[in-house]
Amino acid sequence: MTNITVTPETKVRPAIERPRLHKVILLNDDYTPREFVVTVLKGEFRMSEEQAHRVMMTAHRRGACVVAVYTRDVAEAKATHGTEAGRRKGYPLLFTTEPEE
Ligand code: TYC
Repeated sequence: MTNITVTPETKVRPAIERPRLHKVILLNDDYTPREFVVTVLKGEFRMSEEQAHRVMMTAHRRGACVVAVYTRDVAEAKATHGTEAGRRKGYPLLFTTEPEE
């Protein structure tokens, strides 16, 4: 008598989860010139003059504004570059990052 083992056809497919995205947040301060904030937003975040001006004014009025979302490494690199651009000019301009829910 031959012993036949029947294996189920079902394939186990591990769930692939998307990496959590991180927000880059622009914080207001009393010293960095508005036009400089706009220049940094255009250069680091590829925004048009109009978009950059809107984000800058939102941070100016409300204290902070979400600039964009990226994977963690990209968000942290862009926040650091933006903050360093201000630092080089002696401004306290600050970008932070925060994971999305
Ligand atoms: N509040 C600054 C000023 O009046 C301008 C500014 C806007 C600075 C947004 C930072 O994230 C900022 N000169």
